[in-house]
Amino acid sequence: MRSAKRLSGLLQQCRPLGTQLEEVVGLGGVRTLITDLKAAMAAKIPKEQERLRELRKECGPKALGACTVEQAIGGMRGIPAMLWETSLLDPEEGIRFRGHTIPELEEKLPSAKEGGEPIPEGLLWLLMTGEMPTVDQAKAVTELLRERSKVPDYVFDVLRNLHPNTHPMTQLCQAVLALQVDSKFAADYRAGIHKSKYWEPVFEDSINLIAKLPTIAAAIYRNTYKGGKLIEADPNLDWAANLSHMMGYDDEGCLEMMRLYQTIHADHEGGNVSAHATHLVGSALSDPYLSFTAGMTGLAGPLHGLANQEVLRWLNEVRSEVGDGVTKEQMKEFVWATLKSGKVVPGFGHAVLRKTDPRYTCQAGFAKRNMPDYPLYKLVALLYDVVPDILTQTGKVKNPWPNVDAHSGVLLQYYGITEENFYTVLFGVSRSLGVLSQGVWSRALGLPIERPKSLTMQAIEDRVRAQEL
Ligand code: CMX
Repeated sequence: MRSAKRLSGLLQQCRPLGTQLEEVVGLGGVRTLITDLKAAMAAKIPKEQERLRELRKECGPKALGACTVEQAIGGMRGIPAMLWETSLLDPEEGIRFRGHTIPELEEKLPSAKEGGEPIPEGLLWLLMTGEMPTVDQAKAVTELLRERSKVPDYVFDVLRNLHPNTHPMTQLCQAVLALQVDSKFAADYRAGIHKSKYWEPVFEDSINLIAKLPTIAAAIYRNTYKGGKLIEADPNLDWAANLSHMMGYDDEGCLEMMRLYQTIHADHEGGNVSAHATHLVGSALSDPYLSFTAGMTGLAGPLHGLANQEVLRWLNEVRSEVGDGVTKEQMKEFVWATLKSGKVVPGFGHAVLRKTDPRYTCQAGFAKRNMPDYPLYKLVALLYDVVPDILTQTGKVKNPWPNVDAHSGVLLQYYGITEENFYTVLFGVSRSLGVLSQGVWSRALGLPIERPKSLTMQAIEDRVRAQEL
């Protein structure tokens, strides 16, 4: 229970940030109505720091689980060895963002229009503060991001001077690295900032980067596929809708799709490659530009985010070999041929999930509402009928069900965004919301540099032998 003294302490901490404060004290404690995201964070952080101190003191020596030889060799599957606050993945149920499932987010997050799709700015508030935002709070984030969205010319120069065949994900990484020169955290660190204040410049860098990513992504798209003619942001549009607009897609359905897409790809707990890479590099106190780039180089792998590009390529192969009216039998043959040629079926399987990914279900729902007769939607629905059974028959695939990447390409294709090599950039823009929010918390909580123990095969053999004696 928070005491009155504690509450007034929290309010004092926010005041210097120049925010108009309104607090409601209810049964559950404080529900903040502050619309300044940084002030809301400042109000939350001391309590969470105290909670972590207590956890360490009371439970430090308790075991969370053992690590087997198989886990050490097999990509550390299932070893609970990381603190990640913004989301948690249940193998059966799927992801929860700060405790909320995807259907709950669709229902509770503010939207741009009555009954519309959630806006990612609301999700950013939720991920950062742990509280479901009010409409005003989400709007304030839209404003905050708009104010900081201007991308310096030197970033466009970097993009223009890259080899024309540079993959869009490589372009994204180069552009983010070009922005690193402006890192406030790097500058403050050089100037000797006290470690208790790290989170503040990390917050500033993270917001600056998130604000600029739609313009950067749209520039990559326009440079690569539309002859380099860039489109200005529309000051009346929100963050995700502006991304669609700057890419050249103003259809209302496409704006709504982009809001949903950018919301659901944001976070998937801490162990996936993009989140873990961002976290690991950030733990060395590399600033958010450097650590996010590490995450993006990981997202660019075909077993991770690039799978959404691979799904489209694979579907196009099906269509060019068999045509649009593919039958179930033809599809089965195609899936078996893929497996026999030593390839994976992209968009299916998962390292942690053991059921259909709710992000897949959410996108399938959007497709059913907005494009029920679209042939590609029907093709992906057919895959759902065919692939899980075949993957199960292989006897080795732990999760035969579709993941997020199996469906996203269908939505993009429908609205005319047909260049599949670009798809992972859209995933990456969204992923910034989760991994950078966690990055702020990692510094606020004072998490140390990551340094797990590695072993040689000889050392593993010796340890196992010693146990057997
Ligand atoms: N098609 C064919 N084989 C698959 C498969 C698939 N979709 N999914 C898993 N397998 C295979 C694995 O390659 C592995 O084979 P080997 O033992 O021969 O190496 C075996 O089944 C066991 O793998 P697993 O424990 O079920 O899965 P992993 O945790 O090793 O891998 C993942 C997870 C996602 C990399 C894998 O399912 C895969 O490659 N899927 C296709 C690519 C994809 O869709 N990736 C996107 C995932 C979501 C995301 O991160 O964005």
